[in-house]
Amino acid sequence: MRVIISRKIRGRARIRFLRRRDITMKATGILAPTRMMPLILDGLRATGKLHCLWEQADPESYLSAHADQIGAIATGAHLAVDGAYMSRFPNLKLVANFGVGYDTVDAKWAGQHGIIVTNTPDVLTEEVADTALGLLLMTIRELPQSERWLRAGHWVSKGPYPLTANTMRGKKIGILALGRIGKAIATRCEAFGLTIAYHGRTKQDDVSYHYYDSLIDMARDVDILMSVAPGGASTKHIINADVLKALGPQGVLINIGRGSVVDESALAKALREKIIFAAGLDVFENEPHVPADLMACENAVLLPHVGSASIHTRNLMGQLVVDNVVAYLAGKHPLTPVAETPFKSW
Ligand code: NAP
Ligand code: 8YV
Repeated sequence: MRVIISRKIRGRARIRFLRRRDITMKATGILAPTRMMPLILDGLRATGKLHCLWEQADPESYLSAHADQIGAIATGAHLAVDGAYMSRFPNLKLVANFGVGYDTVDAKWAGQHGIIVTNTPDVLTEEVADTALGLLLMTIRELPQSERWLRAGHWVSKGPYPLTANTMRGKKIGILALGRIGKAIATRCEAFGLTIAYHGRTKQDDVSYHYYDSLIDMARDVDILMSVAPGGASTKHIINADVLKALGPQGVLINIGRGSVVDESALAKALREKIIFAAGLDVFENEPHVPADLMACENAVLLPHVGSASIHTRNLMGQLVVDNVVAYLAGKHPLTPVAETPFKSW
C-alpha cells in the first residue's frame, strides 16, 4: 500500500500519525546520546547521518523533532537504553553498544520490538583476561601496597615490606561465568599452576574444569573467586554476605565482570572484619562512584574499570560499533547481534 501525505506533520504528531497507520520507513539517522571516542564519532560522521545529542542546546526538543529520523543509536556509557527510551524512536532498528556487556540496554524489549542490539565481543577478550590476572597478582601479593611503601620512603626508614601472608602457590580458583573472557582467564591460570573450577547456569561438556552448580559450594571449596559475570537482574548481588563467608578468611575475591554482581556493603564489611582476606575490583555498582567504606579498606585493590582500556583494544571495539551501524545503513547482516535479538532482516 502506498500512502501519500499531502501536508507536513511535525514532531510528536508525526510519530503518532505514522504509528497509528503502522507505517514504517527506513530511517538513516544515527543518534549518539552521549560523547563517544573519536574513532567512533569520526566513523559515524563519515556517513553524514550522525546526530550528536550532547551538542544540542535543548536535547529534549531536538529529540522530539528528530525522533522519527533515527534508525540507529550508538551507545556505551552509563545511559539506560530501556524500553521507554527506545520507544521514543518509531523507526529505530539498531542499538550498537560499545562494550561486550550490554546490561544497560534492555535487549529483551528490543528483541520483542524488532530492534537489533549489537555488542563488541571477542576483540577485547585477551586484554580483559590480562587485566584480570594483573589484578589477581596485585591483590594476592599486595603489590600496590608494597609500591606505596617504597614511595613513602619506608624501605629506607623501616626496612623491607613485610612478607605477604597470601600466595598464588598451590591455590584453587573458582571462575564465576566461564564465557569467552572466563575461558581466557582460565588458560592463563593454568600457566600459573592454579587448579580451576567454574560456576555458571549450565555445565559445559567441552570443558574439563570441575563444574559447580552452586556458587556458594564453589566459594567454600576455592581460595580465589574470580567473577566475570554479566550484569542484570539474574546476577544482581549473587556474591553476597553468605558467599563471602563461604570463601573464608584466606579467600580472595576478584571482580572484572560487573559491579552489580557483588553486594558492595557486604563486601566492605567482609574486608573490614577479615571475613575474607582481600578483594581486587575493576568494576563497581555505581560507577564512577566507589563507596567510601571500600576505599577505606587497605586489603582492597581498586581499579577504575580499565579491563579493556588500551588504545589497541578500545579502537577494535570502537570500529566494531561503526561497522555494525554501517552494516545497518547498507542493509547488510549486523556483525555481532546479541543472543536476545537474532537477525532476520532490517
Ligand atoms: P560471554 O562469553 O557471553 O560469557 C558470559 C558468561 O556468563 C557465560 O558463560 C554465562 O554462562 C555466564 N552467565 C550468564 N548469566 C549468568 C548467571 N545468572 N549466573 C552465572 N553465570 C551466568 O561474555 P564475555 O565476553 O566473557 O564477557 C563477560 C562479561 O564481562 C561482560 O558481560 C561484561 O559485563 C564483563 N566485562 C568487563 C570488562 C571490564 O572492563 N572490566 C570488559 C569486558 C567485559 P551460562 O549461560 O552457562 O550461565
Ligand atoms: C568497557 C566493558 O570499558 O566491554 C565491556 O563490557 O565493561 C568494557 O570493555 C565499557 O563497556 C565501556 O563503556
